[in-house]
Amino acid sequence: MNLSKILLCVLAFFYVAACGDEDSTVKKNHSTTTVASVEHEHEHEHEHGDVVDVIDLSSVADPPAVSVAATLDGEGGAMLAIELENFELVPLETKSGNQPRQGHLHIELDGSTVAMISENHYHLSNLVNGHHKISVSLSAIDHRNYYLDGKPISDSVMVMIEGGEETSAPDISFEVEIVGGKVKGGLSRFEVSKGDSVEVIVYSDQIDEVHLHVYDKMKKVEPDAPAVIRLDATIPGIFEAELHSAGFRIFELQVS
Ligand SMILES: [Cu+2]
Repeated sequence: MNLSKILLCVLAFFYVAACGDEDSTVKKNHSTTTVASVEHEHEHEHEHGDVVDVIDLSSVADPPAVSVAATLDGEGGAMLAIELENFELVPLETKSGNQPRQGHLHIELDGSTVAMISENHYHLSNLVNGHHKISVSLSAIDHRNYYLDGKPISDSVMVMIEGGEETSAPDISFEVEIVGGKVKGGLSRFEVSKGDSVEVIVYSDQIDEVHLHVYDKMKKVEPDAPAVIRLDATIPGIFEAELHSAGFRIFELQVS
């Protein structure tokens, strides 16, 4: 097992628990949500990259399955009801070895892990206006994701929040597209001024994770869900962003 991955997972969890998500996706907000629509999104079939640090259960008879439904709470949040098949939730503190049908759940909001739980319901609160993708995936006791036929065992819903808090528009926005293992149009260096609020949207035809160094932003990217990285350009310098599994540079950010 990969210790750094586990550490990252645990750190991310405590960071979220202690500080809240620094991204503007989640904001302390109790204004009333007036309009609500929830639609179910089926996982698209897609090719997967060389994903490491997962446990593939393709050879296990009666592998586990998960499905999630979201009900908006009318206050900018969503209640998740999670149904499991062939999967037993065990407490997060469990230290014993992995069993193919045991573990816990990772909750992701727009590609970032926001919670790890061992219950079949969860309340996500204080979402800002707009579309959000909420995913629930099965995790082994050691926090590696369970896979089946090369894809995560997970389910997603798209929710549309309206009447909640507005997202503040970034000062400057960039887009990067990765196709067939290459950055479309070549590597770009995005120049911003110190103090700017910056948004970089990364599209990829492979599942991977975008990592922006120093600012230490990590976002999952999928063919049907771009990674949206938001940051305040407080640190001057030139910073590299890479695709984590593929291991190549996808853009540079210059803050001056
Ligand atoms: Cu975990």
